Amino acid sequence: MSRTKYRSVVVLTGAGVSAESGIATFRDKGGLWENFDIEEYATAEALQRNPVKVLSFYNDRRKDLLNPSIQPNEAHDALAQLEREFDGNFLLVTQNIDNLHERAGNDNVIHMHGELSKYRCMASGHVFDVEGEITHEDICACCSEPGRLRPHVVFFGEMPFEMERIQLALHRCDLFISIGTSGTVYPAADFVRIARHSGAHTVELNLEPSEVQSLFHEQQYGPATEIIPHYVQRVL
Ligand code: BV8
Repeated sequence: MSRTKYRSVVVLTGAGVSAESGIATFRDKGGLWENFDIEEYATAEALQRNPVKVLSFYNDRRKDLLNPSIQPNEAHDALAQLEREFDGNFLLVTQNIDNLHERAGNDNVIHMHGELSKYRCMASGHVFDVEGEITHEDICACCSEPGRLRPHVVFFGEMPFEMERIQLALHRCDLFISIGTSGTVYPAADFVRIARHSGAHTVELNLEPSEVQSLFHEQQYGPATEIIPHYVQRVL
């Protein structure tokens, strides 16, 4: 039972919340985009130009995620506790395409950049769960044609998912917590401005200042597995 003064919290997470679980971030040293050029792997044009290369990039990341050494960490667990015990409205918006928030026990999760474990038919729009690999020859269950399946992931230049629902929650929240994101990618990096404009208390919890750190009322820096559990106890 939470005794907090807040009634409606929105949490935004990025790759930093999964870093201590062993999933590489994007822009830190050794980050994903250091070895893979966004234009070559994470755009619709790249998929069109070289489907084999793009599909295997996502197959490899899905295989990594299935590695038993990759488990939710204390930051994921603390966010699941926050959803369980906070007695106001709770929404977790993640930029991550891994499933660690669900595996930690969060239910009300929006994957605004899609999910590694899902594929979509480019003709019918049908979304399928997938465990293994998807190749360019695979046939979709809806049209029975090869070459129509793509990762259900938001590429650069594509509209993130559930933006209306996210914006509504941002306008209604009185606490906005941004965790483990560099504040580089829009429109996610703009959420703090919307929340602040709606009168919410805004908090950045990250390893180091993000590109939008000055927009937050409160900032705390350190590894997510240390600062998130503490902050959640403060809210509860
Ligand atoms: C859109 C899915 C328009 C794929 C991702 C030119 C053309 C087109 C668009 C643009 C353009 N110029 C700018 C844009 C907008 C573009 C954009 O913002 N680009 C940036 C690079 C400038 N955005 C888009 O294209 C978006 N769409 O604008 O559509 C539109 C409008 C109307 C109608 C149609 C279209 C779509 C963006 C989504 C792209 N897809 N991911 C995949 O994952 O493979 S983005 C990718 O970046 C991931 O989702 C990732 O989560 C996200 C953000 O990165 P972060 O999560 O912040 O990760 P990062 O590594 O950057 O930072 C990690 C942080 O963690 C660091 O701060 C670090 O300090 C911290 N950390 C590390 N360890 C820890 C830690 N913190 C705590 N504890 C630790 N242990």
